[in-house]
Amino acid sequence: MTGHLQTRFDHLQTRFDHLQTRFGHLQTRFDHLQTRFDHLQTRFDHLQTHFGHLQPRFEETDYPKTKWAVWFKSLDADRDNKLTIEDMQISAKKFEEIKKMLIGDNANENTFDNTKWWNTYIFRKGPGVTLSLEDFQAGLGESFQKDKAAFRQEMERCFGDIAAFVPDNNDRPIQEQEFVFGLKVFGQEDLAQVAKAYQLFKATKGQPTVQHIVDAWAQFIADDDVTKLDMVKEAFGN
Ligand SMILES: [Ca+2]
Repeated sequence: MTGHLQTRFDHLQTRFDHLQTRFGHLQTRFDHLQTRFDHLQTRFDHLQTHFGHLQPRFEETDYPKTKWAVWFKSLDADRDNKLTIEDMQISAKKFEEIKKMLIGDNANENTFDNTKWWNTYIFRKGPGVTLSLEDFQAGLGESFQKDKAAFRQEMERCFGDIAAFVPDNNDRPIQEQEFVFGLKVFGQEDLAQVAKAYQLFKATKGQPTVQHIVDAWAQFIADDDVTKLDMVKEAFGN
């Protein structure tokens, strides 16, 4: 009986040794796989970093920048791709002509200071300092990113100041001819585009008012929501 148990014990001992050997072998393979896995993880991290560098970064200002380029074009009266004192002077002359056509002798002489307006809202590198498109976009982008709400308010003042020469209140509905003159003041003279804008305003707001035009321009310059209908961009941005 004892001999039989001894034999079984020896047998189990042999199996145990065998399993231990296999276990050791599996452990080695496992360590090997672990090493390979760590290696792949390192490569993956490396590729991810590399890919991240290659991928074009979406900038918060990408959408407004395209709109600021449209504004730049409308301000660049002599079409030399720079905003200079000459553009400011051309716009002052144009403004006086339009004011006469629009309101005749009722114009209040002190309602709009063209030079002050350009120095406040346009020449962001300093009064009268020439701007390239990139300078112009960078200056607006800086204010925009610093405080979006403050930038929106600034643009409401910017376009509100231009509209201040209109003698009646800003909520008075205006006719198409006035609208055409009004948009000229904002630098838009392409009659087909202005007609398109008028139709858009009418379809969206009913008979447009000066306040609608001011609000639409403030939205155009200060709003980065691509999903929102932007009438100025629809009419002039393409
Ligand atoms: Ca120019």
